[in-house]
Amino acid sequence: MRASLLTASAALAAALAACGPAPAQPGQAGAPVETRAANAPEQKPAFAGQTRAPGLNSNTHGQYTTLASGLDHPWALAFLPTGEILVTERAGRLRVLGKDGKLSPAVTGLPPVFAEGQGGLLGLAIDPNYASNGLVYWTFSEADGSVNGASAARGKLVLGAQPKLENVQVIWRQAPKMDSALHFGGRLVFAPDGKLFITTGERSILEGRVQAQKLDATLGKVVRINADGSIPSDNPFVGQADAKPEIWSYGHRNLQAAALDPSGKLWTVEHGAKGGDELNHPEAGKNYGWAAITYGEEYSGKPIGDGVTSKEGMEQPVYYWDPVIAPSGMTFYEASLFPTLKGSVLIGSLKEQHVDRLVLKDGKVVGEERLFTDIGGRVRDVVTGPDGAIYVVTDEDDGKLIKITPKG
Ligand SMILES: [Ca+2]
Repeated sequence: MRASLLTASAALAAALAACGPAPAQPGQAGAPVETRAANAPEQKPAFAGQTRAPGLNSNTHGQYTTLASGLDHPWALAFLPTGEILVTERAGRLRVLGKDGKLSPAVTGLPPVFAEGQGGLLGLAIDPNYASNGLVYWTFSEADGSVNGASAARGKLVLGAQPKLENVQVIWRQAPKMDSALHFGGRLVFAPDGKLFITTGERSILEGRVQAQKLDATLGKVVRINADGSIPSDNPFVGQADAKPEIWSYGHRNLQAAALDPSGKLWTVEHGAKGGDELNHPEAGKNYGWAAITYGEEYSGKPIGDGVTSKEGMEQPVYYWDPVIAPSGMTFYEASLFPTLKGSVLIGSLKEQHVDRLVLKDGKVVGEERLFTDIGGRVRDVVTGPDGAIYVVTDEDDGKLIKITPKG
């Protein structure tokens, strides 16, 4: 009996060794967390660690507290400095979770949204001077006759039993508008200098896709504006003929995650097609490649464009996923409540329903972990709370706002 057990365990060890590195043990690096085959296995990363970084195991387990449920496809959450939490629902409602834990009725005063497909009420940002001006910002898809596009607006929030927005202004509109219900981008991030970054999408349809490489269109771009919608004079294409002056970076597909690192630099994550989700840190005036270069392939299985992954003058992603995780929402976790996560990037995964953790060193990804894999929903946004807890919303018919604290 003992001999046969030993033989069996030896055979198991040999089988594991034949499969490559073992999964990461707590505190150790191990095999990459992605075990599925790539959609485009013939594509090779441009540098070591650009995909399938070593797997990490921080032995983190989440205690989930549902702060609100019954939300209709919530898309973004943001903390007011006064402690309330704002949540967008894609269908067009903005809600306030009060300090008493009660969810408000829909905030009044928002302009109408084009709530079809991926469109609706999307991202949120709070003015750095909210305490004095009460301003909040949001992105949404907006119809214009038979076409539509992404827009950004701001207004003064007045809290109360029936919260409302006053002095609402649309501060930015995407151009050109198109007939599509897909790829609106939609994250908003204030930089430390008070400039506002807006991430966009290229509307998915082929006539939109080609616009990602064009500077006279704001499809497939990161946009940078002043908080009132005016154009910063130091934007990279200001004064260039036939270029939209609000463009910060171009050649993007559909950016639904954006956050600042501790030094204040912008990072984004964008959706790829079948394979090809990307992490980038967009810099002024640079071209991030879509759809001239990309990893992954068309949903049909055909190559995208010429099927090439690099070209002179186009930036490589810092990291890519093939197969995709369908990323949305990100935060640089710098709090102390989860000590083992401090210094990590946390990214929501819609498709795989977890929070993806990346560890960066010298601008490169050196490890990846899938956290909170039992959260039970498509993770649409991830935010570090002022208390150090991790807050997510799940993009579901019965969407939830969940507070995650360490378990045990
Ligand atoms: Ca790219």
